[in-house]
Amino acid sequence: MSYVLYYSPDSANLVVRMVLEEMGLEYEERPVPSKRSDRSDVFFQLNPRGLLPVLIDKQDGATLFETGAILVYLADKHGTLGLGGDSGKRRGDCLRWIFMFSYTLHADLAIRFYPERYVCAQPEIQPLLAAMKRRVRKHLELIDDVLGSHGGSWFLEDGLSVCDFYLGSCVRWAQRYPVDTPAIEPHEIKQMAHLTATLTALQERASVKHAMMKENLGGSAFVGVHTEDAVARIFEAVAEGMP
Ligand SMILES: N[C@@H](CCC(=O)N[C@@H](CS)C(=O)NCC(=O)O)C(=O)O
Repeated sequence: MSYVLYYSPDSANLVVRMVLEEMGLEYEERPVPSKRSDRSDVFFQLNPRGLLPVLIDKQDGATLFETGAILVYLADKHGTLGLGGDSGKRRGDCLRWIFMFSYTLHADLAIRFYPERYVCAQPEIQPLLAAMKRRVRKHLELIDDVLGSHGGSWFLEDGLSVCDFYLGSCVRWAQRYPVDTPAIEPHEIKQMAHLTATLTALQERASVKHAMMKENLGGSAFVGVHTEDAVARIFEAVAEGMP
């Protein structure tokens, strides 16, 4: 197998796994503790920030981190899902949205997941969480409008791409984390008709279902997600000494 995927269930590795599955690529998997402070020095040598996902391409000797970079690498190398042999327009569309998802949507979600890393004092946390919640909602409304404007089935006008998997995963995490105050509620997602239609179709793909199964995740991936098991997973992690 030429790839090695480091993972913790329902972390950012989920989107990479979906794409590996969609491309039909074989990969080994290596579990990593869910919390960065529990991760080994060996893992920090792979990604000096100690974050998931990490993907190793054994064939070409590349060690990759940053979700967006991994998706671009895979799509470029395998000539599918938005890059590689695609036309200038599709390639440009794919790149601009992957960067938007990575540096804006996913980045704002990360602030909600780890607000203490972004403030100097505790009282700053609540206003920051509220601001990020508003921003996430606005990003998703914009994305819903983009989908509505071209009327296609997938996020890029001319077919399925890595963007769909990244978008779907961000929408999933926005509804599930942080467990007590998620960025957006499932009923709010259902109000975004175009986004809901795309993600409902996406979650029926075998690649998404396999990826969910391999990370031991129940329920739907993106629309109608279970939020209760997110709470249960945290309790399990606490019980295992990984709060
Ligand atoms: N910008 C990074 C963000 C990666 C990230 O935040 N990873 C999370 C998992 S979703 C992580 O490893 N968190 C563990 C921690 O911070 O304790 C990327 O897109 O890869």
